[in-house]
Amino acid sequence: MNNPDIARVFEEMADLLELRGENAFRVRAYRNGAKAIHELAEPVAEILADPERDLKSYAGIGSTLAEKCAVLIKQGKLPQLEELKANTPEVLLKMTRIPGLGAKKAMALQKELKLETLEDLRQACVDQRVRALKGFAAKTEQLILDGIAIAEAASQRLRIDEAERLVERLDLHLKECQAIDQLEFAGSFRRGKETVGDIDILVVSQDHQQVMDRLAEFPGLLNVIARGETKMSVRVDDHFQVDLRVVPAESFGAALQYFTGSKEHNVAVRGLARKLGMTVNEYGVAKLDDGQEYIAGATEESVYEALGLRWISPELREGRKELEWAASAEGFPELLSLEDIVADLHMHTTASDGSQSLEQMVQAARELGRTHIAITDHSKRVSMANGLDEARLLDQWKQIDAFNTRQKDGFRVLKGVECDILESGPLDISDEVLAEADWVVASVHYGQKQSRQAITDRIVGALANPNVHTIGHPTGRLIGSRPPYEVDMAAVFQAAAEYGKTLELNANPRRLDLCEEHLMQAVAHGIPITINSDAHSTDGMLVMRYGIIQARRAGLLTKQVVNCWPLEDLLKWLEKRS
Ligand code: DGT
Ligand code: CA
Ligand code: CA
Ligand code: ZN
Repeated sequence: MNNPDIARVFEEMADLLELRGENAFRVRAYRNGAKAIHELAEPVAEILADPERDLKSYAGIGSTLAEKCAVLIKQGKLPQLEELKANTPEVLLKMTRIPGLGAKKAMALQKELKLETLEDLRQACVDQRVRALKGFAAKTEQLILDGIAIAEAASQRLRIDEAERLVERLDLHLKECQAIDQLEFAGSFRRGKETVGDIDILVVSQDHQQVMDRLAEFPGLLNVIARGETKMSVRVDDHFQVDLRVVPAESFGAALQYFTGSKEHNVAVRGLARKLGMTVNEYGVAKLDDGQEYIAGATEESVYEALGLRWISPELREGRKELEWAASAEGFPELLSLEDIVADLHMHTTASDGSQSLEQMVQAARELGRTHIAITDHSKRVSMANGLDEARLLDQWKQIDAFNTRQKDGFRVLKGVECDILESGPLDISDEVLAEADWVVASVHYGQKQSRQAITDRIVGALANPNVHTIGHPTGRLIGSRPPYEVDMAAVFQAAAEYGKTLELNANPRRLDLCEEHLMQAVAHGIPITINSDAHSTDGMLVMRYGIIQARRAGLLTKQVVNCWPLEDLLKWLEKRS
C-alpha cells in the first residue's frame, strides 16, 4: 500500500464513522491523518521499517493511526473498515457525496424512504415525497436534485490538482520501464483544463507489451478495461480511467498533437489541412495528391509548420481563434508564466484563519520570488475565522508599517483586508478604516443563496466603493461541490470597468474563480486581473501555478495581470485611485 492508498482508507473511515454519528473528534482524527499521510514526503512503509524513526510522532498521525498504518502495510486492508463497510448500505455512502446533505439527514432519508440507490432518492424528490418527512422542506428536494447532479459530475472528473497527483504517480511508475523512449501526458490534462475526464498517456517504444505490462503493475490499478496491440485502457484508484497509446517515434508529434486535442481544435486543424490539399491524422501530415507519404509527424512543431502555422500552446487549443493567431505574421503575444508573477495579493495569517504568521508568510513569498504581497485577513463578519474588527485591523497595519521599514531589500507588505460584503449590502469594515488600507479585497461569504438581483447589487455596490480594489473569488463556485451563486456577471464587468477596479482569479484549484470564459470577458472590458493564492499557510502559496494555467487558457498577458506589475507600477496605479 502506498501513501495515497492509506490516505484513502482513512478518508473512507472518516466518511463511514461520520455517517454512523460517531463523535466528531474521531472523525476529524481520521481526516487529519489522511491529509498528513498525503503530505508525507516518504512512503509510510519506509518510515515504519526504520527503527530510528517513529511514525506516531509525525504531525496529524498519532499512535492509533500509526498502528493502523502498520496493519495496512502488513495486511493490505483494515479490518475495522471492512466491518464498517459491511454494515453500511452502499446508497448511504453515495448520499454523503451530495453537497449540503449531512450524515444525519442522509440516514433519516434512507431509513424513512427505504432507499437503495441514488435513483430512488432522485425519484423521491421528483415525486415530492421528501417534503412530507419530518424535518424536511420542499426546497430541500431541489437542493438534493441539484446536489445529485453535481456529485455525479464530480465523481466523473478529477480536479486539476488531483489529476496532477495521479500524473506524478503514473510518471514515476512508468519511468522505471526501460522500454519507454519518450513519454508525454496529453489530452485535457496537457491543455490545463480545470477538471479532466481521463488521463491520456503517449509513449514511444519498440516493445509495446513491456510498456503495457508495466502499466498493469501500477499500484493504484483497479482493472484493465481493454488491451490491444497499441492501445490500453485501465481504471485506477476508485474508478478513474487512464488511456495509454504506444506510437512509433516518427509519428510522436502527430500523435501528441492529435491526442492533446481538443476535439474542436483538431476539427479546425483538419479543416485547414483540407483547404491546403493535405490530411492530418495521428500518424502525420500528408499531401492529398501523393497518397500515403508523410511530410511531417515526428514533432508537434513539424505538424503545425507543415500547415503554415506556428506552434500553439496547448492551453489555447480549444477551437477558438488560435489558428488565426498561429497563421498571422506576428503570432500570439507571449502568454504569462509563473516566472512573471512578482506579487500575491490575497492571503491570510494567524490573525484570522491562516496557520502562519506575517513573518513566515513573507519569508515564503520571498523564497518564491515575490517582491510584494498583500496581507488580507478576514473581517469580523467571519467570526468562525476570527475575523478582524476595525481596531485589530488598525493594529495589524501598524505592525505591517513597522515591518516594512525593517526590510532592507525593498520587500513590501501591503496593508490589506478581505472585507466581507454583508448580506444586507454594505461592507463589514467602516469606510474610514478601509481608506487606510493599501489593498482591499471585497468578498461574498454569507448570503450566497440570495436572489440574483440581491447578490449582484451587493457586488456592484462594493465595486462602487472607492476604497475597494478587487472582488475576491467573484462567483463563489467550488469546483465539483458548489455551483456559483446567482450573479449577473455582465453587470459586474460593467461596474468594474466603470469604477476602474480589478477582478480576482482565485488560484485555489477548488475555486479557479473567475473561470476562463469570465476571464476573457473581463479582459475584453479592459479590467485588470489579479491572480491570487488566497493562501492560508505558506504551502498554500504554491497554488499560484493553477491560476497561471487558467490565465494562459484565457490568453492573459502580463500587462493585464496586476501580479506581474512591478511594485512601483502597482503603487502608481493605487495612487491614482486614492
Ligand atoms: P477529457 O478527457 O474529457 O477531460 O477531455 P480530452 O480532451 O482529454 O478528451 P479525450 O480523452 O476523450 O480525448 C483526447 C484527445 O483525443 C481529444 O482532446 C482529441 C482527440 N480525440 C478523441 N476523440 C476524438 C474525436 O472523435 N474527434 C477528434 N477530432 N479528436 C478526438
Ligand atoms: Ca482525456
Ligand atoms: Ca481519453
Ligand atoms: Zn480569502
